[in-house]
Amino acid sequence: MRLATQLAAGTAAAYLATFGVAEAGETLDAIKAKGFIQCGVSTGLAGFSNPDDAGNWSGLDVDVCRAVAAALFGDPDAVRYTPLTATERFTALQSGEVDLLSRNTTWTLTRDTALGLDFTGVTYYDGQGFMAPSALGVKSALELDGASVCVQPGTTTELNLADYFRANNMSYEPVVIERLEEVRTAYDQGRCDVYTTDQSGLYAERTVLTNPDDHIILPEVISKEPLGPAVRQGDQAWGDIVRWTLYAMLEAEELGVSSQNVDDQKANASNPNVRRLLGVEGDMGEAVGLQNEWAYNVIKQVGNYSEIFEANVGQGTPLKIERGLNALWSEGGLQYAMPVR
Ligand SMILES: N[C@@H](CCC(=O)N[C@@H](CS)C(=O)NCC(=O)O)C(=O)O
Repeated sequence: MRLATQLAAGTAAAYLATFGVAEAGETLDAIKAKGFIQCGVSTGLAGFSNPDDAGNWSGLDVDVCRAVAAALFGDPDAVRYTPLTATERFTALQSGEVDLLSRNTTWTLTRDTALGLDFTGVTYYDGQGFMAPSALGVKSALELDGASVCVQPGTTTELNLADYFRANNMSYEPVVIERLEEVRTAYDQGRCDVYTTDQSGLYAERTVLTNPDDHIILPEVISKEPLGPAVRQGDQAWGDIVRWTLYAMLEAEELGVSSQNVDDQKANASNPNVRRLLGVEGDMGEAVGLQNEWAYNVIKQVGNYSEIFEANVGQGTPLKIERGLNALWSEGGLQYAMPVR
């Protein structure tokens, strides 16, 4: 057996020995019995999952947790949050400490297989970039030979960073810090030349630096980072609920159904796709193990994809992120809902 295969097999065996495989329906039954979803989020990333001073969480990843709770319980507040660093997140999901990991996590082959997880969709198509103080005078990542680079461990970021510098015959000095606040402070105080993470993370982190306007994001995007929620492998019934909740939010955007007009659409729409989505016709909810008003509740209580994108990371927020790859497929992006039928 080749070494890489042995390592992967070893990881999978260790995982199985420690945690076992989720039994069909086990997680869903447990969630229903306790009446809330335990959602794993970040320790605090603006726009994605961030607590306010009173401990109320908000963000795009938080809205995914809330939407699933709306689909399952008709109550977006039936969620409890567990803040997790990058290194803590997979064990927390594997061990059952959380039911759902909704935390800017990249869908990769090894996470989907050897780590025993299942990704349920892509809530945000991202890519890794670099932020630098304008004063450094750097215009391209290819000028970073010899730079010190702040990075968090246990991330794809750390791996892509090594690949990128090696592929371009450049050297760097990694400044590896686990806690987000500490890595931000290190960069803010000039203890590293540049900061690398997903571009969404750079936009988020820039908003909380001492002088956000003094920092630029370099043009290179060095990786693909499809971010999305994950469940334990084997939890198909639960995974289906998360997956179809995401599609329902996208389908609603595609059909022009929003939290603002959903009641009117439910009462008056003649479009069969809208009627099926909102449970006026057919039994889509039952098929996915939910009530027929599941998608109506998601849209009414949380919103369609465009609404949650704009409210958390869009032009009206400090992050000011454009839809880009996250526009609908019909508008030049990659977001596409599988048909609800
Ligand atoms: N998408 C990458 C990076 C995810 C990641 O953890 N990024 C950092 C920097 S933006 C983060 O979110 N930290 C938040 C925290 O540790 O609470 C991955 O899945 O490995």
